[in-house]
Amino acid sequence: MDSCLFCKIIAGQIPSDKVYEDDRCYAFRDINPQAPVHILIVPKTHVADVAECTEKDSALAGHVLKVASELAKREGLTNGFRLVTNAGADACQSVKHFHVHLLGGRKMSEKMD
Ligand code: DGP
Repeated sequence: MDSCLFCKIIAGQIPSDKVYEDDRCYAFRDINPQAPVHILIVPKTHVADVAECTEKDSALAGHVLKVASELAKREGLTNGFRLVTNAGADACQSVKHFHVHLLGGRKMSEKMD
């Protein structure tokens, strides 16, 4: 999608600190990290958010989670990590391209918000 920030990052039109890429997804460090490790895992196919995922996207969504888990290992997050995906206004989703945040490297708050 031409106007989508993450589509532009995936296409290399906007620079990013890439940590992983395959044929289906792209992962890079968040510009505004909320934890020592804060990586965004983004499917290359544009889907607005997880609520927009349909049955045909389920394998892709599963792949995104698998990559997130592999990256947690690669980043040395042996003590645990958190995966977050925001969907819509109440979740304060700011980029309307489905993505999963991988957060780790510190003790997370028990409060999820
Ligand atoms: P969300 O609120 O779930 O839509 O998260 C979007 C995240 O994207 C937010 O944590 C900040 C990050 N972000 C926004 N613009 C850029 C950018 O240009 N580069 C990078 N690396 N991250 C960005």
